[in-house]
Amino acid sequence: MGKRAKTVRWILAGASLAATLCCSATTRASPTYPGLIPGDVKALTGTDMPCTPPCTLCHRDLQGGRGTVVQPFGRSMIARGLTYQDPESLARALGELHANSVDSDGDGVPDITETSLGNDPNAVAGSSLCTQTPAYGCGAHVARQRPRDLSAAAVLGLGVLALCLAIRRNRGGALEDRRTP
Ligand SMILES: [Ca+2]
Ligand SMILES: [Ca+2]
Repeated sequence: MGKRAKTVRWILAGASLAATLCCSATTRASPTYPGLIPGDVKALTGTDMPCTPPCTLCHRDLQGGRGTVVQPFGRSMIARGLTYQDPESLARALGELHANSVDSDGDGVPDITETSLGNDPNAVAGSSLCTQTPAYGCGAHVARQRPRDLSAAAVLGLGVLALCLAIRRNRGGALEDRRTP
């Protein structure tokens, strides 16, 4: 294998490793809370939720966002340790609600029981959680997608730049070899 081929091979391997590490790190940090809740609730109750809950399970509206957790269920979750961008805190808080049979709307049915059945744990009248379209983003999903895209693009750009420099350097070396008697 020639010197140039070896250099190219090392650069490509390095760029690939960097991209893998970079993207896997940001993927771990990119949960969507509404999408995680059915799995967590099923782990607690054994029941498949009939839908993915909307952001209004915890937030003021379907846009979600930080500082907008105003629903009784959301407040109960925060009181039990739910934090921003932390799926483990989500599972832990749901577990505590379940273990303590917390009933945030006071209708006599515990939050997790209502949620597992697709009923609204914020409404005494027992309205459904499944009538609103889930809007991902209330768990900061939108804010976290951008850095992943940027970091992947940056890694790709650096890989291409390094490749161009290596080829240029090798060409320079080959030219010098030809000039040298
Ligand atoms: Ca209730
Ligand atoms: Ca209810």
